[in-house]
Amino acid sequence: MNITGTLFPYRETAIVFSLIVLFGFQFGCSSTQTQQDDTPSLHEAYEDAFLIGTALNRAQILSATPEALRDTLRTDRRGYFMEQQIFPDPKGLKVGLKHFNVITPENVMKWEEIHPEPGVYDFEAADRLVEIAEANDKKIVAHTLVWHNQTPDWVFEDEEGNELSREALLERMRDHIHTIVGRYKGKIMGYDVVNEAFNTDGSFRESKWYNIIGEDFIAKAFEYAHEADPDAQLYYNDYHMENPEKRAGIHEHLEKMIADGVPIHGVGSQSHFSINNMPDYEQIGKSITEFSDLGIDVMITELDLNVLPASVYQFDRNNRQDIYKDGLPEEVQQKLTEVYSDLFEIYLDHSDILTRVTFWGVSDDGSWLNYLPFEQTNYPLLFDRNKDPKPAFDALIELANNQ
Ligand code: 9MR
Repeated sequence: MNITGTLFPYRETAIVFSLIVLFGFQFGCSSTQTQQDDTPSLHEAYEDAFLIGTALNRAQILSATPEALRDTLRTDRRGYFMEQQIFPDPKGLKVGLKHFNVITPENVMKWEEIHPEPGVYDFEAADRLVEIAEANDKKIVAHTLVWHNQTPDWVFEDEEGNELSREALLERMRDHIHTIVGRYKGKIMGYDVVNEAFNTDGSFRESKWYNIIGEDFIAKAFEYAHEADPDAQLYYNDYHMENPEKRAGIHEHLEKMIADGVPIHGVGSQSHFSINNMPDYEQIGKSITEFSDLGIDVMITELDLNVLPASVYQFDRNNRQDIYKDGLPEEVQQKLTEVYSDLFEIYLDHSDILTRVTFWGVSDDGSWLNYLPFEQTNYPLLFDRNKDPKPAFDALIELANNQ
């Protein structure tokens, strides 16, 4: 089934409507804002502690320019399956720009989106992101240069479909990194250079990068990025850093890289948590201090809190229940608020070494947790489906104000 094709008429209508609504809308639209919004800004509340970031999706990034929207409509439909339900999303962009001072592209700079075919780059959305950041005084942390996921198969193959040699794959990696990092030299503060290279037990993930190049694919990626922009901050990013075994494997490898003089400046702990199955809080703190002991920055890079019970994920896909389809029960809302507060207490306790906390999205409607691994209504972020602040947001503001 061609899902994009089926939904396209709806999307076209939505876009035309939104273009009308967007009349006069400019980057961030602070000067054209008509409604009074007294909500305090989250990043301002935390300005003495750490940077507060968010991930922006394609719908939000391209909302800034009706012109870019039209171009996209004409030329490019990739990546819309997940995001098109809220396309475009100027309100999400506006809320994102008010509350966050660092932005990360959720998908538009991943290999399959920015470099879909050999020799073919699509910089449209990434260029817009840079313009938005410049016009609104935001920093960018780009995501991600080397990953096993969202990377087309051709990357690892020659023209006949045979697997590339180590040297050929390194050359391809270097070319990709130089093209992107070179284009945005001086405009992007930092990069998630390598993403998710380790297994839960701390061993190397058997990705194609690892299998073809060997474990120094990580160091090479950092070296290439540094060549292309010596001033960019370069980060290693992964999840389950609270797991001592996984953390030990990553820590050991990063320590080796640092000893070898590899240019690495920080480590990102994704922090996709579930309110019903939180990791040991002590391990969250330990993860921050142990990585910081390496002498590099430590960041929370993809924070969100899944509110669904684990049982939802055990159902057969065809018989599952979308349990919070009609709204979030009050007690779950409260639990979400409590867990966010607990986490930020830990983060604030480490604010001398923690440099950034980035949420993986602006508002509940845009979160990946609504569509992966299957469609389900989730409420993982600080803003609801109307982009209004949730009780968890108020709690975090209060926490900052009480510092
Ligand atoms: O949020 C992203 C979602 O829109 C994509 O469909 C998905 C595909 O892999 O990737 C999501 O972002 C991931 C991030 O890039 C790396 N860490 C895990 C994130 C959530 O899956």
